[in-house]
Amino acid sequence: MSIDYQQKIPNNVDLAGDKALQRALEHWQPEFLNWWSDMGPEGSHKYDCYLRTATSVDQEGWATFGYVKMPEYRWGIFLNPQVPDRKISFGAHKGEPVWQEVPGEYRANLRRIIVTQGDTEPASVEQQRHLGLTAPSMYDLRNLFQVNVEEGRHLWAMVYLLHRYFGRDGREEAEALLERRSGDADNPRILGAFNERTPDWLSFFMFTFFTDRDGKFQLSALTESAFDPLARTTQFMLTEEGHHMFVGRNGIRRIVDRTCEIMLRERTDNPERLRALGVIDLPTIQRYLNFHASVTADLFGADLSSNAATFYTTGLKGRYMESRLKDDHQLIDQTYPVLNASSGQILVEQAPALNALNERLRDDFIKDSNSGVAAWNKNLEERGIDFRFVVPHKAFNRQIGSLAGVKISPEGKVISVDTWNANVRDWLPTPEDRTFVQSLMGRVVEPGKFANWISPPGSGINGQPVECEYVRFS
Ligand code: BYC
Repeated sequence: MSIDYQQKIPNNVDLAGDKALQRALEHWQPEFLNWWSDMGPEGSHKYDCYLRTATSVDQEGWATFGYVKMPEYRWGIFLNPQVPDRKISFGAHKGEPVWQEVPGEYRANLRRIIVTQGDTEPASVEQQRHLGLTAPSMYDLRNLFQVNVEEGRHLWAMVYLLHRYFGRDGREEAEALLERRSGDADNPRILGAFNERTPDWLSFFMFTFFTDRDGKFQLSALTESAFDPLARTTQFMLTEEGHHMFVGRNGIRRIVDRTCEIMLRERTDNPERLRALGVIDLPTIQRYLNFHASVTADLFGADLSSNAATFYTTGLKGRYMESRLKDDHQLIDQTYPVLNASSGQILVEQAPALNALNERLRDDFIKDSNSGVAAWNKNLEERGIDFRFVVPHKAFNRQIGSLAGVKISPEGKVISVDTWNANVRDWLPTPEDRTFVQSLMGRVVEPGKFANWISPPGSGINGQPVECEYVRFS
């Protein structure tokens, strides 16, 4: 399905055929641009950036690259094509045709899911707003901007659904998505991790590694939805999400690579010496990893959730790879293991599988995170360095669910508050760590040059050389 770029709002949903909807979205568009101007990447509005833009939703043809000023980026509405005769694949309505409109009885829950998803998109742009000022290279600056414009488009994706299918309250929710602010005491973003700061590039790469991976799993669960327009729009969003995780995976790999190079050259693993040489020691990277993995684990919600059970039973949100799973797709009388911390131990208990769906998705996410981290470890092994990165136990540092507030070590041992306090500086970034990492953040934007603490990437973007002028400042 090709995208109509002649329209004020590029789209492949025949917006011109629904004048009222078109008017409503054209009214929201300048509000979005005002938000971008206030909260989008700082100081970037006049830059020409080498960015990809969707021109069709086909596998091959959707990404075209060219220079564009970000406020002129063609944000639009792109849905994957409708699959003829698609049937609901799970829950109480399994086997029935998917819905093209919102069933009245599920309206409130669907709206809640779409709003929660939509809220994360502008939140991440706000969190990353200042990072361009300390980019370690022009290549990285361009990648940051690519991530930011695509999160902006993901907001458009959810706002379209709100406007098109939820009438007046959908329009009000779309306004509110531009009003909440990441970290604001009075009007914060909905989910915890999206109110944390992303103050430096180590945090940014960890965020894109872990938190964008939450995006991958949540969006995958929504691609299964019985509400077909949600399934089709999240399918297309997933295509874009892949690049964001690539930015995180490779960003950390390059930081580790540079640290290893200096460790081997200087024959030291002493953090203070390495810091003095201007690279990030591996234990500090592990502490950042612990922080982002645990904050992101919370994004999957409570381990036992009646909301999750309802979303599934009513067909709104499936499991990861639902259609590949071999069971009844209704989870009647099935159980799933969840953790419970009592009498000083973590116990595994069998819970009704329907109520444990958040936990299941979290487990899928952790498996995927582990395989990403294994690639960094392979690099360490190949270089003959003993250190290994570890994704902390899923009960570590949790603020949501039954493990919230229980003190648990990264290895998964229940510990006392005193033991926690005695060790937390080894487990989570300390103020000194953050100050040190911050001290490395200077702007390097000469084409082909890289900050001292990070290696260059193996190749450039879209076949361009690494030293390409990805961002033209004037
Ligand atoms: N922070 O029953 P529960 C992405 C609340 S990332 C604060 O477990 P549920 C992206 C919850 O609202 C993917 N509050 O909730 C990545 C509830 O409150 P009420 C985003 C939280 O609904 C990078 C109460 O606790 N997409 O795309 O089962 C860059 C009980 O919880 C949190 C989605 O999340 C939290 N972390 O599960 C850009 C998909 N967790 O009702 C983008 C849509 C829970 O008692 N969202 N609470 O007042 C959902 O499917 C669900 O809302 C959640 C939560 C899985 C998030």
